[in-house]
Amino acid sequence: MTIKLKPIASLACALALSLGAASAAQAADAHAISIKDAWVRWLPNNLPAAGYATLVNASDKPIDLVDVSSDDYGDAMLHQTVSNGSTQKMVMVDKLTVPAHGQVAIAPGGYHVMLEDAKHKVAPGDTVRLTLKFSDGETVSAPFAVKSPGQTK
Ligand SMILES: [Cu+2]
Repeated sequence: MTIKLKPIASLACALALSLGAASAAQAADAHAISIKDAWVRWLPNNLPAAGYATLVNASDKPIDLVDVSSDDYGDAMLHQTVSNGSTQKMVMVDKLTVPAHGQVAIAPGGYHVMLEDAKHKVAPGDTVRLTLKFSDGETVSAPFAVKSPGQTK
């Protein structure tokens, strides 16, 4: 396993995480990483939303997702839902490896990008934008379709 997990202190997901500025230079034309099926499960009353997507690596080397940020939310962080006997909890994920010539799903029941503190009104039908930063220096900004709470994909 190349996924490093760190327990988070509170279910409020309030752990401070330095998201850094997405100032990395744009990668060369041939992007190793592409983002598919990107969507956000919206929740009412300013509850945190969850972002989901499939990351595809076209290169012959594994590449790690190392940072997520969004201009639409004050906080964006990669979490994993893990079950602990009878309970579930979320843990912070420092990096998520996309295998060479492979893909990894950030999907309900597994990983999610926790999105908190929307900077403006966001509702189902909207599109928000997330910026994903990878270990090869590539930064990908992708549109995520905002969907209602009943959606599962
Ligand atoms: Cu979370």
